[in-house]
Amino acid sequence: MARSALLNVMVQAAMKAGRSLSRDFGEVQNLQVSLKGPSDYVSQADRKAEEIIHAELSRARPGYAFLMEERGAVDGEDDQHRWIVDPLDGTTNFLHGIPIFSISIALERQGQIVAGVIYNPAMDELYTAERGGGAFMNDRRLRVAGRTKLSDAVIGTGIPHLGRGHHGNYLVELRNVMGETAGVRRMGSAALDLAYVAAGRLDGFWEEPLAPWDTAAGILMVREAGGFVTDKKGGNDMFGTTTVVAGNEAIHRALLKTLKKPVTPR
Ligand code: 2AM
Ligand code: CA
Repeated sequence: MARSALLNVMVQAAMKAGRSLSRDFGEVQNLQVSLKGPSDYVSQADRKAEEIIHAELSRARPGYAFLMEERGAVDGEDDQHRWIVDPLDGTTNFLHGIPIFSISIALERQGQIVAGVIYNPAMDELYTAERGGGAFMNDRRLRVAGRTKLSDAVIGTGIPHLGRGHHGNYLVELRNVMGETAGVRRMGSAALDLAYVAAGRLDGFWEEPLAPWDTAAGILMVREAGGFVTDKKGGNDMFGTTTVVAGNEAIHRALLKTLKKPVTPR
């Protein structure tokens, strides 16, 4: 499949960072990481991957701004373009030797996401999307799942980390979703969860709080696969609200409704 020059640049950066993460992941799996410092080791792997992506993207597109998980916001001379990058999404999985983690790269042009790449190096699954050009996994065109009943749907989610998000509210949401769906999955990489919605593996997904680098590429991926993504109120402010709800048209609508319900006694 012929990819655009832009997607090629993004894919090259993601694959190069992916090779670096894979080497470091191998060490984690072989338990060669000292028990004293596994999280230091992982943040080093994370920083190395970010460095590679920053270098590759700046070389190919000098002057574009960045928003990256580790460095934060980096201004560029070009105020029309911004890369939004998570070099390692699913850090906890990575640290535990679970092969569900990803690199997420999105490009924003005048505030609109125009291209996204999500890569899971452990499974060698590469997801790409360009605005108006569809979404792909490796070279296969993606389409969101066709299920329309919540009772048939498998829904992905993320559990707020200790001290982040409101656990009480989340448990109410989870309880309601559990009661109305075929199953709930908690995979640990929000970027991959959104890619899975695009691929029709998950029928829907919700999570908060999420940062722009967790979701930017995934939002485009789902939309280009024919799906819907909004914030929890049904609006388009996923970055501002840090909330994300995704699915095909029917599941997205049903999930939004379920997430608003109070706890129902059993
Ligand atoms: P990370 O692995 O890059 O930290 C897991 O449910 C998802 O939430 C992952 O995508 C994870 O990204 C993200 N996440 C973890 N802590 C977070 C936080 N404090 N704010 C926003 N997102 C977070
Ligand atoms: Ca992340």
